Amino acid sequence: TDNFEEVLKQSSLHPKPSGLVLEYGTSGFRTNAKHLDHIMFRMGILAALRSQKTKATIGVMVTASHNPEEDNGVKLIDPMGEMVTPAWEGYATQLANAEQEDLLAALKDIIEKESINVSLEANVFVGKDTRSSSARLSQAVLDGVKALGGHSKDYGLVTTPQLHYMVCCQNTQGKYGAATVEGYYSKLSQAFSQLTKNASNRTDDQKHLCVDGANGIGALKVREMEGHLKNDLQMSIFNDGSKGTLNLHCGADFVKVQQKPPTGVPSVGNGDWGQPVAVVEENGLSRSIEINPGDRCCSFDGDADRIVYYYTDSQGHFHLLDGDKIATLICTFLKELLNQAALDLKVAVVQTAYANGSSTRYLEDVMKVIIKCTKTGVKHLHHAAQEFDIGVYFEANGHGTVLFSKAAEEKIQQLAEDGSISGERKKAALLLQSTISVINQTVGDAISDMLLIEAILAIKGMTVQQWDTIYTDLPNRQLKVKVADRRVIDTTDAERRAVSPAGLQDAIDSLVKKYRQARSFVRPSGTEDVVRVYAEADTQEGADALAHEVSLAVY
Ligand code: NG1
Ligand code: ZN
Repeated sequence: TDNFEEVLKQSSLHPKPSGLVLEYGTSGFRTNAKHLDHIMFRMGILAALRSQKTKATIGVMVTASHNPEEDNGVKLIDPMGEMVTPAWEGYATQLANAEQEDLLAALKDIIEKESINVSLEANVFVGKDTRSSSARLSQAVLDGVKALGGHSKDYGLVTTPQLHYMVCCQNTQGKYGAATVEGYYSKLSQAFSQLTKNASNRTDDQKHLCVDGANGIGALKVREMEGHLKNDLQMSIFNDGSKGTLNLHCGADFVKVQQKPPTGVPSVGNGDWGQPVAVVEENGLSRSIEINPGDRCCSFDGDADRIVYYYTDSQGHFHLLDGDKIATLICTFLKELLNQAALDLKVAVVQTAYANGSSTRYLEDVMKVIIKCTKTGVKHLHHAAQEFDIGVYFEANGHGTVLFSKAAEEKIQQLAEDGSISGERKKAALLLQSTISVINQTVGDAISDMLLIEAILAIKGMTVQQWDTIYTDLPNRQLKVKVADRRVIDTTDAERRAVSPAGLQDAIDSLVKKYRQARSFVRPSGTEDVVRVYAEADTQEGADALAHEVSLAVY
């Protein structure tokens, strides 16, 4: 057809460097931005085909999340706002690696295998993060959609979860909300205000939160949201991109892996104790905000789909509240509400091998919730969480959300609207209803998670320290090891055991035996050319030593 000629013509403007091989990994393609132009163009084409196949709008997000500024990446979003289905990850890899002269054949192969009617309409939503390469790369995506005769809507600068949300809204005819950034802000902020009106006696200090925007898109978007939140939340936003470099010594990944506060955020440990850090205007009055021990801070990652919390105590000790602590807080809150509402809905928590052993034990033994462990990568957790009435899923690094089954949502809705109930039961039902609205169920969302956490702390009248003491983390360490070929490592049991190379698991087992309460595993990263090593033990020295010894066994 004409479209194929157009694809051929346009693709010569986005040529593939011959011999370059890239793979659609844990979260799409990700590498140095200079290698990605042809990938973007081709992903525009693939998104248009996926749209024709599903007869729905597909999303394409240009971002490399927590990776350095010079990297970039792209991921496809399926109709309900979820990650693209595995078979199409395979097509993405095929299309990305076809040499220039084989491109049409590769396309026709996909069309045939999936019996796609290419005369159908195609609709694609495109978004990008703040990287300097993102503008030209997202233009290449738009070119790809157009070459196939598809329609696109360019959302410009948005967080990854915002684009997931838009796709879901569009394909559910607005039932999930309006497919606009404004619609997103108003849905979430209204739900937040419904939740926090149950905690009206909060002081200004309790309402204050320091936000590290990782010098990325999250900072821009949380600032846009600020006005909608009125005085329900008072944020001081740091690393907003006005000075520093994206993800450099800041952001959720840095804080989680380094286990220390980001630069660019005043902290008690950095000698900022008692220093004014911001001035807020309130009802015409200015009030200066100081940093004090125990102040709540959070960090987003580069595309704002992850969040971690932390504080520094008066001894200068840093305390991290990661994805496991977040899952536990949310799970506690939901179970209490379900109890009060007398609703019989099962709550499950989905984790990965990186979940701190203490969190798993607490959730299992004390909370008595169902626990599931999946492979790393949000798509695996999301999928597993869909099996339950309420599935709370979080990676330790702070990526996660809560999924409510359709039946669970209906039960909650019915109870909230039931005129025959009142008192505590009614209140709990209404809180559950607002909880559903504040959550972005399409994917982990730093802004939405932040609002949920802030609301829970407010409603429970809980400080970040009290939250932190729900259980005590086992000391742990994560290391990266560079190897010639990371794919020689094969794992099983949700990546907790290595099956190859031969002897590696035995070596790890005997190292682990030397430490108390110890656990360790290795796996090839899906986003970087490294092998990741994780170890935990009863002391930090033990965890550090074990991680080091295991990393030597990987060579
Ligand atoms: P890899 O590189 O496969 O470990 C990392 C994170 C994942 C996930 C993806 C996508 C860790 C240990 N791994 O994957 O959890 O977030 O990036 O961003 O944090
Ligand atoms: Zn991210």
